Amino acid sequence: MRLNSIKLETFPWQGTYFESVPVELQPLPAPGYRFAGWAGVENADSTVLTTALPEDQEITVTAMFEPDPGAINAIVITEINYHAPDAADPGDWVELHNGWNVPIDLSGWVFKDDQEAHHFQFQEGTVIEPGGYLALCSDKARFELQFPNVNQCVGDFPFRLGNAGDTLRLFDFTGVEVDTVSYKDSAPWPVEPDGSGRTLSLRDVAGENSAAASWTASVSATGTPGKANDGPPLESQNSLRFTSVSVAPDGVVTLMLPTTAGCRYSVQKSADLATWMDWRQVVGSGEDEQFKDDVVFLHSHRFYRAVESE
Ligand SMILES: [Ca+2]
Ligand SMILES: [Ca+2]
Repeated sequence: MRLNSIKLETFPWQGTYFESVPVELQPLPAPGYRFAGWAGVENADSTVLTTALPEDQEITVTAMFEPDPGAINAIVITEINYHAPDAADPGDWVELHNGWNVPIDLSGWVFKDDQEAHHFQFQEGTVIEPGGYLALCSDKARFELQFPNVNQCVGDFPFRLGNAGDTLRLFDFTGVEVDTVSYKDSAPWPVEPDGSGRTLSLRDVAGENSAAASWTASVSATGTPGKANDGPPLESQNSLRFTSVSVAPDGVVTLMLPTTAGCRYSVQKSADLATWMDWRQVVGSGEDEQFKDDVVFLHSHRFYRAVESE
């Protein structure tokens, strides 16, 4: 919540205001939420609420927020440099990507590895533009020596990323976990980033970055901080894949699967990528088949896969 020009972050908050000067309240939704209206005031149509403070009278105004399905996974970890060779070491770094169509303000967000004490807070005014990338460095000076043309970088985070594996966690300013990746230096994770200079690179920025199969080694010898990854995509031209996955405001998920006439398909779903449940079976018509699933809850995961059966 913003009160006049002040961003309120600790509550309760107290201040002295004049009854003749209206105050201005602006809701600041946490990532993953959107503003849903004011309660307790009349004629509050606009997002920014200007209200007078009546003398000797208490007023209660409530800002209401609702989950915003379109905002899920707005910021994702897309690249990790956890073990560069000593001869050319820019320090451990992590790349973040804004997959959303509005700038995302990371002020007050926190980055941690698997240890609570390992903690880095983003400075006020750290913003990633729509489609943009940000390199988060453990040693910005060394990073800039190796990558003088990458100006979207911040640091230093005061810890190192494990050379055998680690868990990277990103939290928004309210403390909600926004993204997490637990990588390893052994299969099924790509092993090349362990000491060669190549980085762990997410194949598809819209892919599920908690799964090892979504990652590859960078083609570039030192990775691609601040720009799109260069690793090969997971699927070949001919493989089976959903051409669209969308979440409606009411939470209904719609998947589109191109089919070949006469082929049998099984669509399965999972909450953890470990156990898969058979969900739908269809015989292909040669056209796109549409599948609908019920409400998705915010900050929960659900995975779908399609399998061609005999
Ligand atoms: Ca390391
Ligand atoms: Ca990159």
